[in-house]
This record gives sequence, structure tokens and C-alpha cells, in this order.
Amino acid sequence: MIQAYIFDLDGVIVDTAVYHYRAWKRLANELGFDFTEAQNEALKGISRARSLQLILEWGGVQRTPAEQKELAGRKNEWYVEMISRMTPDEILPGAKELLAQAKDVGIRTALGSASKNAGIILERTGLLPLFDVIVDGNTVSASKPDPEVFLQCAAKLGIAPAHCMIFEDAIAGIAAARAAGMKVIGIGDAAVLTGADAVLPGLQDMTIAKLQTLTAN
Ligand code: B16
Ligand code: MG
Repeated sequence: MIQAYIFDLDGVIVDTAVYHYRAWKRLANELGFDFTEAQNEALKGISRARSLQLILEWGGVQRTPAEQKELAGRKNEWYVEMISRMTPDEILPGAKELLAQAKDVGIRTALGSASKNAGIILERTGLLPLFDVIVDGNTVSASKPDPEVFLQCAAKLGIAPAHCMIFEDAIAGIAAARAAGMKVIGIGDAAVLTGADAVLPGLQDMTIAKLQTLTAN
């Protein structure tokens, strides 16, 4: 019996990938190379520091750890400037409704995100009160596909991993959910998110009863 829903943020609740893309592209261009949307896709669910390492590799550029810290900080300033203007209209279809249904029937809710900016996004979109627990990039030391983020959510909620269901759009996040021993609903393309118990294009029109059926086995 599922007792908790744990949501990834970017790609499940909101689409902040577009803001990450603009900020990373600006940084790459300043460094003298381009950054494509396909490359941005590959960074979903990946931490800021690791994302920068990959971008520098793709651009064929080397920087010291101190320089990398400065570059990641610069990208984050541009990113925060954009997400600070987000509105509730940017919540992805069905996300708020599913969170509200969970509250109504007593299913506990958590956010399990790699982002260090999750707090700002939840405040700007007005979703903060719908989460019982928030675990994000500020409290987690090992990035997805390590299960730490989801195991911290379960521990803080006081619910066994086997009774938790994860909603995730990234391959790394689905692997993390599996490693945590939890059920996982992939959000996106079934051909890509092969490790999930079920894959949905989004949360629109999703109900608790439908989710139970999808993950019954
Ligand atoms: P920040 P999620 C992830 O969010 C994003 O998908 C990924 O692109 C980003 O690099 C990461 O958060 C860190 O974000 O720079 O704000 O700390 O999908 O785990 O909610
Ligand atoms: Mg995501």
C-alpha cells in the first residue's frame, strides 16, 4: 500500500529546464563555444557542479576547481534571476491537483530534487504548503542515481521505502528510485525511461486510483 508520493521538481512539477538551458548557453557562449538543447537534455537531474564539468568537457575547455566554482556561481546568478520571476502559471498540468488529492486522502508528500534552488521555485509557484517534507541539493551529498535523496525523504516522512512512490523525469532519478527500493512512475517518453514501473507523458488527469492500478504488480 502506497503511503507517500515523492516528486522530483524539474520536469515533473515545473519545467525549469528552459531556464537552465538559457543560463548554461550564455556561459558556454562566454567561454567561446555553443551549447545545444540536446546537451541540455542530458543534464536533467544532474547536479550543478557535475553539469558544468560535462559542459567544459563538451567545449574542450579546462578550468581549475576554483575557476569552476566561479563559473557555476555565475550561471546560478542568471538562473536565479529567471526563476525569481516564476508564477503559479508555470506549474505543469496536473501536478498541483495530484498533490491536493494526496493531501485529501492522507498520502504524505515530499519533494526529492537535486536542485539547490528548490525553495525559491516552490515559493514562487505557491506549492510549498502542499509538501510535508523537502529534500533538495542543499541537504544531499550524493547525486542521483544514488538513492540518498529519496531515502532521506522516506526517513523524514517516517515511511518505509517499499511504501513510497516516486515521480521522476530523468533516467538518473529512475535508477535512484529503484536503488531505494521504491515504486517509480516515469514522466516523459516510455522508450527512454525504461526502468520505471509505468511511464506517463505528464500528470494531467492523473488520479490516485489510476496510479494504484498502474503499479499494482
Ligand atoms: P541547481 P531536479 C535538477 O533538478 C535539474 O534537472 C538539473 O538540470 C540541475 O542541474 C539540478 O537540478 C541542480 O539544480 O543548479 O538549481 O542546484 O530534476 O532534480 O528537480
Ligand atoms: Mg527532473
